[in-house]
Amino acid sequence: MRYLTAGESHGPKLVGILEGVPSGAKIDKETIDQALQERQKGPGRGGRMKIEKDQVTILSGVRGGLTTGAPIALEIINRDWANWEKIMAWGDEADLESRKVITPRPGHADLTGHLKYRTEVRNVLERASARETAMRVAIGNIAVQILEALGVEIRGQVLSVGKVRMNSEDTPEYWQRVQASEWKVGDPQGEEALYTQLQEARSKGESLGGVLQIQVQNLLPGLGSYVQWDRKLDGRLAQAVLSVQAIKGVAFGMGFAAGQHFGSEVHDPIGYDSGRGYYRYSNNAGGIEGGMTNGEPVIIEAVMKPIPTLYSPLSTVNLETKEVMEASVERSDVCAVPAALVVLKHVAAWEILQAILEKFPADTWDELDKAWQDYKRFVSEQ
Ligand code: EPS
Repeated sequence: MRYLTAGESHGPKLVGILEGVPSGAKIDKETIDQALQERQKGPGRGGRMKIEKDQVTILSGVRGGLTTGAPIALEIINRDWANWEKIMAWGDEADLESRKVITPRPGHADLTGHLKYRTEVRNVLERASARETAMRVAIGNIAVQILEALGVEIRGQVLSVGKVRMNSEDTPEYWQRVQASEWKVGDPQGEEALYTQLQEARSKGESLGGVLQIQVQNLLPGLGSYVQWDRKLDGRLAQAVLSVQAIKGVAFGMGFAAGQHFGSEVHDPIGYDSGRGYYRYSNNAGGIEGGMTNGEPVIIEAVMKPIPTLYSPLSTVNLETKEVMEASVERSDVCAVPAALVVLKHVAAWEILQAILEKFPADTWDELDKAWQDYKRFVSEQ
């Protein structure tokens, strides 16, 4: 499978084309729209999210609720386009002056994009913007729906925002609270502290990042491969996660803490139960060994930096006069960590489904489902 996205943050729409999805898979537009709406939420979001009401239009590749095997084309309208029509117009009528950016923001793609493409900063930030992640959620949700039909579940939680860290517990009650929470956390005390911290950041013209965790459950062993560097599943997941705007680091399972322990404290002892087959007593590996799933949940952690647009801006250089001055202030979010969690879940789903289709190449849903169920039986009977 592969996909491409196109579209500017304030252009008319975002578009996506994906191909390689087997035919006969059930796709529900409402489910995609729910994920898009989930991505728009979060207490730290700014004015733009009051304008947008993201919904997907499926243009091809799905008929009567089932994929046809043909490329799937999707679009999402930018409602804010109505306010930018003249500025973002593709032709001679475009107003290139009124929203020109000449003071690039530190931390954004502004300056380097301007140098690399020899283009106005507005053209850089329009495409570098995290608005593009709306389309990646729509595309990834097609993978989520197919994975769910195979019994694979993906969930996620926010572990910390700024200096506030959650007391995370692995209980059904905790996960229920995560689902209901605007911050995607299950720790009520921590959540209260997040609101206080957000208010402080907002009043100081600051922004906030955080640490997020994704869990992929009910996987079978052997997705990905150790035989070649570019087939390792952890490598592919890491690329997908790091490609999301503002993500600066990724780790699996115990992550960086593994470097501080003896081997016996890190590696997961192997157990066996007839009926269940092989399993692990712990999951410090985060479900991946040798670039392959080992059958335990895949646990991915990622860190998101604070958003680069600051209402109390850092210093920069005016591109025309070379004077040192304050960076430009674009309308922005103070914190988009809960939104990023939705995005990470969807980009991870795409990589997992890709790995499943490499192990079980299939043109149709029935072939895929049969191969998956046969292998599941084989593994449990060992
Ligand atoms: C973004 C800036 C803001 C965010 C945007 C990402 O948009 P605007 O410049 O229109 O206020 O709201 O995120 C989205 C539009 C979105 O859909 O997530 C940026 O510079 O990256």
